[in-house]
Amino acid sequence: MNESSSTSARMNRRESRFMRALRREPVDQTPIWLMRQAGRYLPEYRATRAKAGDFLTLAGTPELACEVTLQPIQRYGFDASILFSDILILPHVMGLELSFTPGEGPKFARTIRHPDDVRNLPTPDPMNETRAVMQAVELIRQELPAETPLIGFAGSPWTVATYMIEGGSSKDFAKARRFLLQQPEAAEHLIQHLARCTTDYLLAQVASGADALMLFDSWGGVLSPSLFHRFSLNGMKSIVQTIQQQHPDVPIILFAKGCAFHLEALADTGCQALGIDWTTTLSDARRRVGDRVALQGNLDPVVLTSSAAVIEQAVQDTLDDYGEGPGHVFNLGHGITPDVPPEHVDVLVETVRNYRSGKLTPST
Ligand code: 1CP
Repeated sequence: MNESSSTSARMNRRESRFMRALRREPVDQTPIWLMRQAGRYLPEYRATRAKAGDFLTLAGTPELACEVTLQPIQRYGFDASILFSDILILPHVMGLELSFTPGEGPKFARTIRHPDDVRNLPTPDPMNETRAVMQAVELIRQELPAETPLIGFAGSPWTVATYMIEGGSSKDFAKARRFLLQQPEAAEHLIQHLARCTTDYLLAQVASGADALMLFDSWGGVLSPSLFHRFSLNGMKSIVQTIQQQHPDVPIILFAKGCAFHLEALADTGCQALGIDWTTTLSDARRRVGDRVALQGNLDPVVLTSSAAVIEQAVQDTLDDYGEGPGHVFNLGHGITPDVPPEHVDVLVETVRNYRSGKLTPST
């Protein structure tokens, strides 16, 4: 594609349902995509992953990352695509050495436990250390339907820090929470450093072709309100504000799981949309954030392991609960799980597509 046709394709994508909904403009249908839409519930994903051998090779080979990113778009025609990568790639290239052991989840060879560990962290150049990610973004952009927006993403500084301190997944995040309490200055430096590196990383994804960005604060909900403000919210706010200054047209979605208590503060960061989990109703979230941000969510992923009738009803309830007016992107309240039968996602998508109400009629 030459430069002028790629510029006009980008302009057309700005008018897609997904991008319009994020700007809270009227749309003909509620746009839909699913967190973890490229993943183990899809047989074609499992085949590509087997071909790659392991997760890091899959994410680190642009052609394979592109292949799995496109699979859910080809199968379901979602309104947005999300880069296939992982929030743990950034700490991996900062020298912590990530590995995935089957059945055990992510593990880091090195962890952050002392102020010196924080001081010694490098600042990766995203076009260099994460070149494969940027090449994947470029390739996906070329291969995706021209009208389908591509979402780039990263973990929030706090959520990424939990893995760096714990050395992997955790049930109670005790080491990470203790680090905040016992070494608050080092913890603040870690968050600030991650915020800077994450900003560079996301800006590079935009330069490579991402149309929108999402920050995942999957573990913001384990913090007390004051620790959340100091160590999670502030890091996200600085990322959002720097990116917004440089790219006011690139919408940013914040997903902070288990953080219903903080919706107003999250909306005040300057982001365009909030991802909502299923423990809050969309109508309540809407009442609280007003017209400041769009909302994305919030079907409980476990609904997708139920019968077609249960799925249809739950989807309709979610759409009804959002109610009239623009600004809704349909999604799950968290990632799709590997046990979901792929045909259940057909039921979900069809129900969203067939849903009719006054809010779906564009005013123009
Ligand atoms: O093939 C496999 O078995 C690996 C499973 C898997 C997948 C499909 C992992 C390992 N990462 C991914 C891809 C991924 N991860 C994507 C792109 C796919 C898509 O959305 O279509 C995204 C956006 C992520 C983000 C991610 N990774 C988050 C934030 C979102 C969330 O789910 O809360 C987190 C916390 C991770 C860490 C991670 N990656 C993988 C695992 C097993 C984990 C640990 C999760 C945990 O600690 O419980």
